[in-house]
Amino acid sequence: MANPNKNLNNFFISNNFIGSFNTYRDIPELKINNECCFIGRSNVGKSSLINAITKTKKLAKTSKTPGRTQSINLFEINNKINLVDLPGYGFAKVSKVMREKLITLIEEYIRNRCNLNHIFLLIDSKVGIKDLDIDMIDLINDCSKKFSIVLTKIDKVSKKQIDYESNSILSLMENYKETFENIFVSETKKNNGIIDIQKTIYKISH
Ligand SMILES: Nc1nc2c(ncn2[C@@H]2O[C@H](COP(=O)(O)OP(=O)(O)OP(=O)(O)O)[C@@H](O)[C@H]2O)c(=O)[nH]1
Ligand SMILES: [Mg+2]
Repeated sequence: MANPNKNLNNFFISNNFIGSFNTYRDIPELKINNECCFIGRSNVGKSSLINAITKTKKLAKTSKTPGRTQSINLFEINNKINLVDLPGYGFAKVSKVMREKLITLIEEYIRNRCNLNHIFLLIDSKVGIKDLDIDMIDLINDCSKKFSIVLTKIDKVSKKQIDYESNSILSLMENYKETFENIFVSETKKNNGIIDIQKTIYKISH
């Protein structure tokens, strides 16, 4: 039997870097007006997840040091959908001015980007959900945008902790019934959970 995941990987492997932008206003008009973005605390694994989804090791720049991504980075997939890597929030070691600049960049993008169809909000399974994440979920909800949660780095915690975090997030999501869609788990070393996220993006793209 043919491997169905191979087709999914082939879909994502056909990708291109469109550009880096300091504000949503700088993004040029694109032929694809269908977009998904990845947001979350600094170092949660947004850029690594994009590379795992696209099966392209260095498409999005990753780093051990938090604060690597500082602009809006657009990647086009198969002429069907754009994936957007955003800077992280909540990194204490950058200046207050820089932190505020990055939060403004993320907020303005979410509020104003008409092309944006779905938001993946990443939570580090070892850190859990924090106030800044809830502020971000409130913003997404106020904008009536659809979102999913991804619990990242599940290789670092026990199955019991994954279940605990998932259940606690699911009970919080009772407050966001109109906009919350799904919860995923992921780890990018062995690609656990990546197929389910690929399937969701594929569906949004068609
Ligand atoms: N153990 C483990 N480490 C991971 C995983 N995903 C990412 N990392 C590591 O986490 C660190 C941060 O990853 P990035 O993908 O750069 O995180 P980011 O959210 O894009 O960070 P900023 O751009 O700074 O906001 C890197 O050292 C990655 O190798 C994972 O699934 N498991
Ligand atoms: Mg990044």
